[in-house]
Amino acid sequence: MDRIYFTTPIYYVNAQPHLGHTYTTIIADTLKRYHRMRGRDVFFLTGTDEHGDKIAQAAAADDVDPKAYADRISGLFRSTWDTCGITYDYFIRTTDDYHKATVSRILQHIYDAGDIYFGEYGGFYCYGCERFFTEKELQGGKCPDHQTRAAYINEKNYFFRMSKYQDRLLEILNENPEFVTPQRYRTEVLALLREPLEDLCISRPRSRLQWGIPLPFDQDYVTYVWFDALINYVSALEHHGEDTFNAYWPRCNHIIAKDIVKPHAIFWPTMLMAAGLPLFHRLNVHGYWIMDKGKMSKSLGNVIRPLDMKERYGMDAFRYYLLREMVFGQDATFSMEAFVNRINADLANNFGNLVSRVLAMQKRYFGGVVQPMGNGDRPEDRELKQAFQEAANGVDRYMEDMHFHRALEAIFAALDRANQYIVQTAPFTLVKDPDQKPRVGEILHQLLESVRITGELLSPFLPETGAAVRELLGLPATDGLRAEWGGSFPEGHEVRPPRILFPRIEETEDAGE
Ligand code: ME8
Repeated sequence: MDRIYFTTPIYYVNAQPHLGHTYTTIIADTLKRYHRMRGRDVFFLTGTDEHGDKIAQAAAADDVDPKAYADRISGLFRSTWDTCGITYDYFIRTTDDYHKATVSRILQHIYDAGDIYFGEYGGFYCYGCERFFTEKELQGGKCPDHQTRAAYINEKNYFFRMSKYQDRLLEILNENPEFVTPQRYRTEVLALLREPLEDLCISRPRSRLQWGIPLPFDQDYVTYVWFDALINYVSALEHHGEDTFNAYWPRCNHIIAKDIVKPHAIFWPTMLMAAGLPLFHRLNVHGYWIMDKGKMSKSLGNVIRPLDMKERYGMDAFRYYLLREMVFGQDATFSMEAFVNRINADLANNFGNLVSRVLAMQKRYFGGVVQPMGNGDRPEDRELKQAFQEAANGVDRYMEDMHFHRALEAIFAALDRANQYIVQTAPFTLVKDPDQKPRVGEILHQLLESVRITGELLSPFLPETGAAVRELLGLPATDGLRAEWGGSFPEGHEVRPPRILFPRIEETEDAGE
């Protein structure tokens, strides 16, 4: 069976789940549901990153010990994903014992192989990113992401011979143009590799930082957060047994935003090479959500919380906006006004209205009982069928490249066609002529089929809607996709009366305030 492994970043526990985390996690969830519907065996990993300076500082500010603090925020991430219906297979915490054991084992392996050495280094460090920056990367001495001044740190530490693997990494990027995707991020990585790579400082003296995994070969030091964090992708699978690791690891698709490209595209593959492990399959990088009032960050206080959005508008509306609005790889602006317009136009007016109208006519004209479909050879019938076949093909094509917005566009193009079909065939007029009643039955059957396929195609993106459509159509829940046209309703099958799937949103207030 085809296997595939999706990972999100493991999120730092110094912040509560916000829009950015939710976006990446929703993408992974959509991919899991989509591939599972296509009969593939998917493993989806998420979790929390719990060691390091900033967690220790956040815990101190809260006056609790770091583990208690991490337990609380990690629990919050997990319960948020549970409430949002995210179908992760495993939730990893870097404070889990098996993870710490894997990190130690890999460190020891690399140390024994001679790729970790002791030395002294001074450089500019951003605590927000938990990494050193070259002077070129800084903007006026500040971290370009956090806009905070990088601190100069000089101390004795352990270093990973990352430079040794630079040429091999470059070869891999050249041999495999999709190793980092979309292209713009591959180009960014290639630009970083044009300069000689420095070796990576992988430790912190315990005298300065207690909250980390001790180095197996020197207990006076703890390992550096990225060395600890990146290994989660391997330790989580290993924790499920060697077979699980061997089955999924070669099919590993990492999903991250552009903020952590360097650790994932440079530190991580070179670490894997040094550890003697195969490389991941692909690094998929998305852009940043920007609030319409500026960059989204908790320090700016304009944070969109997933649970608030779910509570107010429903999870599917939130998912739809995020997946439809952002072009994978590019930045997107989050605006409540655009959110309201998008939901009202696409979900309430276009899709919701179609479902209501079709079910209402089915009820009024035939007591809800589905009529024969006819042979479907009229041009308008053929066009309708073709529109949904194109939508199904479009979804498959666009999902290959994570073009979620295009996949949704393809589905909505077919819905536009269905709405035109109602206008064109005018069943509400035809029904007045008793001789035309069988034709009205055929038209409605084809519209019900349109609604069914839409529900199925939408269900990885909007799982609650997919389930609601099946329920309205009186069809049992299913895991697989049936995109073929016709043969879905047995003779005498009865569909339910309409109900509103997506209420129109009348307000335009800013949910971020
Ligand atoms: O970097 N737009 O954790 P983190 C889109 N622990 N996505 C965003 C976003 C935004 N404005 N803000 C955050 C870490 N994200 C490390 C990762 S992995 C081995 C260790 C999402 O809590 C996006 O996925 O800062 C980004 O890469 C991630 O949150 C950073 O999460």
